[in-house]
Amino acid sequence: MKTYLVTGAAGFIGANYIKYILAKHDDIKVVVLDLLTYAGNLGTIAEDIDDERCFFVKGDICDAQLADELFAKFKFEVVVNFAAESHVDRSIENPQLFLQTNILGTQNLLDAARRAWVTGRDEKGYPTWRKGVRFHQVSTDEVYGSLGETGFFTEETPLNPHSPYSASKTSADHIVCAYHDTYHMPVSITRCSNNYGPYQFPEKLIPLIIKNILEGKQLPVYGEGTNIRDWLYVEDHCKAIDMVVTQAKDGSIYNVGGHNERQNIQIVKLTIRTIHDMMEQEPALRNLLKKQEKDAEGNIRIDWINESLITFVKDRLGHDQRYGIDPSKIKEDLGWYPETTFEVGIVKTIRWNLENQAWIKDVTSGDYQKYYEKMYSDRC
Ligand code: NAD
Ligand code: TDX
Repeated sequence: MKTYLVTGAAGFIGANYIKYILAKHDDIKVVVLDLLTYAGNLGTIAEDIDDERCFFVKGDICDAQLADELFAKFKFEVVVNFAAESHVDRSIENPQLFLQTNILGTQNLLDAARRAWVTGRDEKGYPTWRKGVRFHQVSTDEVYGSLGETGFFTEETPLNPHSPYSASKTSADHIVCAYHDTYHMPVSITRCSNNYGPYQFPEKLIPLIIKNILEGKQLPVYGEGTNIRDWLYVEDHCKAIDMVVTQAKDGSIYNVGGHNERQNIQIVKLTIRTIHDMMEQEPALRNLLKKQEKDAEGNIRIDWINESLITFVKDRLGHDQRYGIDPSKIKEDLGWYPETTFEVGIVKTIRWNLENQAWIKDVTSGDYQKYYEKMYSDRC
């Protein structure tokens, strides 16, 4: 049995990851450490927490004493650090929180792991490490900055972040690498492109668009909608992290992406079309619409679910134009490839959002409305 500390697993990707590894491996125990910020929801992983193979601890990754206590109690072999402030727009409003959580939180976990895992020193003075341990940092393609019309991010692309969020993630990557170079700490890093799938908080593009359509609201597209993101179904990301954690050499860095670049406007149009077509084929889904206008035959109208909902709003400051990942290294070294095509993944994601309105209501019951009004009233 190996015990993993998985931070931030009440959030989108971390939750999908623990569900994935608990189902895939029966020799892994998981301790989730999550502060339950606005982005964390215990309900997402409630069914996984059984206090036998999966435990939950509410706490801050910046808390050194808590981290030491957890290492002492659970004797972790692996740390997978998802916990972060993850939304670029929020980082533009409040950079300091991003630096605190994403940089100092990571450094705090690294130090706790170092205190727990170092067994001695070698003849050159480098620490020696308990066998089989690994600190894995979940990073992002945003550390590389922005691409022009051609080319892709490889692991050799110089780091050149632009937003406070991506600058904080880049700093964390540098710290993780520094611990490897300075202390020979067994670490790995994955840098993934934009994820989509179940349990994504509806401040991010795809779930926000779905939510707004159901509410009959305008669909805010930043700038001209021509920015490009490289979309990856979340379970494919989880599989990649699992492969890197269990198979990759210490000190390795892997880009994760599926050559699935789309302009934002294409994503928004596809989401509109898909929801419209689903509701045409399954009229019962129309009951989810806030707007319950009926046609002459008494059917709830869906003719308004079209591109006229799109509204172009003020652009994000410092908006990166294009992300595109070259995933050759992880494919060649570990045999990873994305199993879910975008055509299949987007339908699964939309259906999940339609069928899990209670979850959406739950996660947006706090400050979401205030956030939405503040963020989007400035843009219109
Ligand atoms: P998320 O915002 O959905 O979840 C973040 C989780 O971290 C939440 O559960 C939150 O409560 C927790 N958290 C925040 N601050 C904390 C703290 N101080 N201590 C403990 N827990 C804390 O994020 P996500 O989209 O699931 O992203 C997870 C990781 O993956 C992040 O590190 C992010 O940078 C990275 N990433 C995300 C994407 C993406 O498309 N979403 C792509 C590439 C990389
Ligand atoms: O309302 C919107 N309108 C819009 O046009 C929102 C929320 C976004 N956008 C645009 C901005 C981006 O070009 O859509 C694109 C995607 O935006 P987000 O969903 O906010 O994601 P992004 O900024 O690309 O960052 C995501 O992928 C990389 C995650 O949030 C990061 O955590 C991850 O590192």
